[in-house]
Amino acid sequence: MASRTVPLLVAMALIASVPVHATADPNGHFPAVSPAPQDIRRGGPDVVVGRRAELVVTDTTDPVARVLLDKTLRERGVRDIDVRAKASGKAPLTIHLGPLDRPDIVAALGRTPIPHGAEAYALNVTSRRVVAMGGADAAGQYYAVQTLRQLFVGAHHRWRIAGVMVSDYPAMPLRGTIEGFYGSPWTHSERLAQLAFYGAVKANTYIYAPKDDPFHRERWREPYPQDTLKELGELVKAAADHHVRFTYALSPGTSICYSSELDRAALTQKLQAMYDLGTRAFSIPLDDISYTRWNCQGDQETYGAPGRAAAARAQVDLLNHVQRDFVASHPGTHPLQMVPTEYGDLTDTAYKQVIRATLDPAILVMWTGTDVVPPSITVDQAQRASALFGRNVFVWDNYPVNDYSQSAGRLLLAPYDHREAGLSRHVAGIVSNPMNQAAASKVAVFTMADFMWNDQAYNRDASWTQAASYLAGGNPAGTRALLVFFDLNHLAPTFGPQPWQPQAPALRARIDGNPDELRRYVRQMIEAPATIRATVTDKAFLDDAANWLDATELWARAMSSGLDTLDAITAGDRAAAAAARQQMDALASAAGKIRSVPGENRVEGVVRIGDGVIDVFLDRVRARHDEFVATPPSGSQLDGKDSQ
Ligand code: LTM
Repeated sequence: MASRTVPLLVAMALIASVPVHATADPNGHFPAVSPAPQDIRRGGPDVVVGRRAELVVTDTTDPVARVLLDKTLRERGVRDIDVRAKASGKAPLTIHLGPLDRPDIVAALGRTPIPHGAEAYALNVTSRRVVAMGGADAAGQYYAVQTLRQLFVGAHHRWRIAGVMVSDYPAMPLRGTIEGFYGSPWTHSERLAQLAFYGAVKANTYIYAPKDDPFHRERWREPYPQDTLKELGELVKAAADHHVRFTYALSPGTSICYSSELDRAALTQKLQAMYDLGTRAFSIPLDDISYTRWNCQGDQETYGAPGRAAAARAQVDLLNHVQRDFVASHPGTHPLQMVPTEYGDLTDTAYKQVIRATLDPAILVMWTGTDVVPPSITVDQAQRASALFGRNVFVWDNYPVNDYSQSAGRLLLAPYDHREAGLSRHVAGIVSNPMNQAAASKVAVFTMADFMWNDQAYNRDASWTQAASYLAGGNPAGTRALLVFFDLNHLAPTFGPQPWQPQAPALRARIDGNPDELRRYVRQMIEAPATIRATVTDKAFLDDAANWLDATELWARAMSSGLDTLDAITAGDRAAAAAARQQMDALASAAGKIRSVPGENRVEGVVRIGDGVIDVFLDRVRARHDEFVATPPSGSQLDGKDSQ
C-alpha cells in the first residue's frame, strides 16, 4: 500500500503545479457558491461523477462531515462508495476528507492557497478525478462538504463537479440567529429544520431566547418540565450535528434580586441543567426590563437607590459571578454572552460606563445598532459601540423580526441591506432575530449568513437570487417566481414612519416604465403562487407563506383588470371599462380581506402585499376611470363604443 501511495502523492503534487487557466472566474463559469467564498477560482476541467467513488478518510475526519459527504454523493447517483484510509489510485473518483495538514490532503490540495484560522477550509477538484477537502478544524471539514454540495453541475445521472480551487474562512467568528422575538415561539420541528439550514449556510450560532417561553423569562427560576428538557436535549444534539453552537439564554431581569444568593443559585442551577444536556454556550439577556426600580429591598441596600449606574453595578455583579463561578469552572464552555438594558444606542451613560469599566472582559455584549430596528449599521457606529462597551460588540440585528406593530400582517422577505462591508473587523459577530414564521425567515437569514461569512463580497441581489434558488431546489421557474413574490414583500419597517427597505422596487419600476413590460410582469405575478407551490419542496415555507401567496394572486388579478380598464378607456369602450373596473374593485376587495394566520404573526392583521405600490396603481386607475365616466362621449355612439 505504502509503495503505491508515495508515487500517487508525487503525481498529485505534479498535477497541482501544472499551470491552469484563469485565477478568479469573472464570467461565472462555475456555480455560484453561498456564502461567497473568500477565494474561488477555476483550477482545471470539471470532473465526471459516475456510480463509483473512493472516500479517503481517517479517524481525523469529522464524522458529521463524512455523513454529509456520503449523503451528497448518493444524492448525485454514486452507488458504490469504497471507504479507505489510503487511496488505491485506481478509483474513477477519489475524495479525500480530513484536516488541512493530513499528508494526502496537503498533496492533493496542490497549489490551492491554504487558509488559516477557525472554521477555514480548502477544496481542490483536480483533473485527475481527485477531490481534496481539508479543514482547519472539524467545522472547516464540514463547510468544505457544504461547498462541494454546490459544485455539482449537469443533471440526473450525468453529474460533474466543477473544477475549482477554493480557499475559504469566515469573516466573523459568530454567525447565526437568536430566537429572541415576542409571540409564539418556534415549534420543535421548526427549530430542528432551522439548525440544518444554518449548517447549510455556514452559520454557527443559534441562541435560544424566545421571549414567550415562560421558563426563559417570567418563570426563569423554575426547572423545565421533563418533556421540554428532552426536546432541548434533542436540539443541543441536532445543533452539534450541523456544527451549530446551541446557546442557551436565561433572562431573569423582570424579577431577579441581584444580591440574593438564592436567586444566583437558582440561575446557575438552570444553566447547569442545560450544561448537563451538552450545552456549552450561555447568555443572560437583560433587555426590555426596567432598571429604574429594584425587585427587592436587598438590592436597594447593596447597590443604593435605583438608577442607571446602580443597575449596571448589580448586573455586572451577577454576570461576573456567572462567568467566574460557572463558565470558567465548566470545561469546554464558551465565554458568557449578555444583552445590556441599553442595547440600541450610542449614548455614553453612567450605565455603559460601569459596564465598560467593570464587566469581565471575557463576556460578550450584544448591541442592536443605533435603534431597536436600525435602518443601517455602519463601521463607524460599530466602532463607537465597541468603544462604549469596551469590547467588540456582538450584533443582535432585529431583521427580519416581525413582532412589532409596524410589521403587522407582513412577511419580511427583502435581502439583508445597508450593513456596511468592513463590519467584520469591529464586531464579534452578527445574529439575526427572525420572524415568528421560521421557514419564511430563511430568505433573509440566507442573505444575512452570506454577509456574515464574507461581508466584503456581499451582493444583496446576487444573494437574494441564491436564496430563491435554494428554496426552489435550483428550479429556474421556481426561482423567478419566488423573486417576484419576494419583491411584493420587500418592505422592511422600523419603529418610526419611514421603512428601512422600500416596498416592491421591481414592480414599482415596471409601473413607471413600459406598459407592455408591466403587463408581462403582472402575468408573472398572477402565475407566481402556483409556480411556487409546484416547485418549492419546503412545505413549512409554503404554509408560512400561504395567505400571502393567495393575496398575491388576487392583487395581481386586480392589477390585470386595472390594465384592462385602462386599455378600454384608451379604446373609448365604456362598457368594457366599467366591467373591468368592477372586476378590479371586486378582486381588490377580496384581497384586502385576507388576514395573517391566527397565532402566527404576533401582531395580527390584514396581509400586506406590495402596499404603497399596488394600491396606488389601482387608485390611479380608479381616478382615470372616474374622469372618463364624467367626460361626455364625443361624437356618435356605435355598439356601445364611443367613436374614435
Ligand atoms: O431587540 C431586543 C434586544 N429586544 C427586543 C426583541 O426581543 C424584539 O424581538 C425586538 C423587536 O420587536 N425588540 C426588542 O426590543
